[in-house]
Amino acid sequence: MKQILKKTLQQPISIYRGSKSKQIKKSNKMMKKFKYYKSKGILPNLDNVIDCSGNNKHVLNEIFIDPDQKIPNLGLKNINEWKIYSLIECPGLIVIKNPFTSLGQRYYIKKLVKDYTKNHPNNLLESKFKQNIIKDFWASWIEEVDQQQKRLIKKSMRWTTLGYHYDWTNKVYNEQNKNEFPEELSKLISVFAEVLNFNDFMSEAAIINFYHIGNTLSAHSDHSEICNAPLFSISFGQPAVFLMGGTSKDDDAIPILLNSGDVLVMSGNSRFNYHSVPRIFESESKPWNDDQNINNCSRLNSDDLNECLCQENWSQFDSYLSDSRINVNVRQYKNKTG
Ligand SMILES: O=C(O)CCC(=O)C(=O)O
Repeated sequence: MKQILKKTLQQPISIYRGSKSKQIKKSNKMMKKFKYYKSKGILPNLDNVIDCSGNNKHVLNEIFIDPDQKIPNLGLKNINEWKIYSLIECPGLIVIKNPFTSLGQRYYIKKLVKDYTKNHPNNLLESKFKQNIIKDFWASWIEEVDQQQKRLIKKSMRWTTLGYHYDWTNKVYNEQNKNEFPEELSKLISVFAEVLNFNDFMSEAAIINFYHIGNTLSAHSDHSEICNAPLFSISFGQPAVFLMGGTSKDDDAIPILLNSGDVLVMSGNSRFNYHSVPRIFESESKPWNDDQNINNCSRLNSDDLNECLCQENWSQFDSYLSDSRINVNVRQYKNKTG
């Protein structure tokens, strides 16, 4: 784990989504851990970070699923290769270890950073960038020749929303501000939901977070949804330390390593718990560049797949991912009616 840690000089930039208290209370264990893992002076010791692999069996429960069940060909590995764990100390928190094929990772990375940033609400709306950047972040970033400006465009894009668009000021969703939820993302989430027996889950709202080395996400809980359906969170690109806390910021937090392709599910008692992302690392591992075979991809769009397979084209995504992490966080907003 130590090898993946490279010292970075960038100033951490944090997105904060809660009401900010000016002083850290002595009892705020979550904040103390956040500051520890975020620290850029002394590099944090990662020995206690749970990487949901064989090394951490004492804190994990393996969840066994039917290895013969059929899942659609959406860029996912055969189900008998999946590893699923729940955390003993945090009931309801589940991690599916990278269930994606390499090409599957590429496919969803392209969707998230290129396709879903087009014409969707994002934080560039309020930034100083030109109108065309707001409408098409990816094209603007690719086409920019001035390297300083290019870096600025990339770093400035921190989130976009899908389906019901979150109103950050009033912390609500509303019926007047929504787009159709992307069908292929919804189908993908339904596979995870059904494998875990959350058969009624409906993808209605998503936040895509774009992190660059030095960025963090402060402790918050997601409680604007008016139902208690689970939350599905998929990470791609550079790895992160994710802190899973309790129902109060005074509760201690569990540090978890999320690698590219990992799916974290907050369900049951963990659904409304505090959580945060104190650190993104640079790793040499690039699972999205492993063997690019088209197995298990027949239900994905072939033009999009070809775009991911064209090395010249893909090199731009590689360049984007060199110091970035993408996380898509999918929620159900309300209970089914009628
Ligand atoms: O980036 C992550 O892993 C978590 C994102 C998150 O908590 C959120 O969008 O509310």
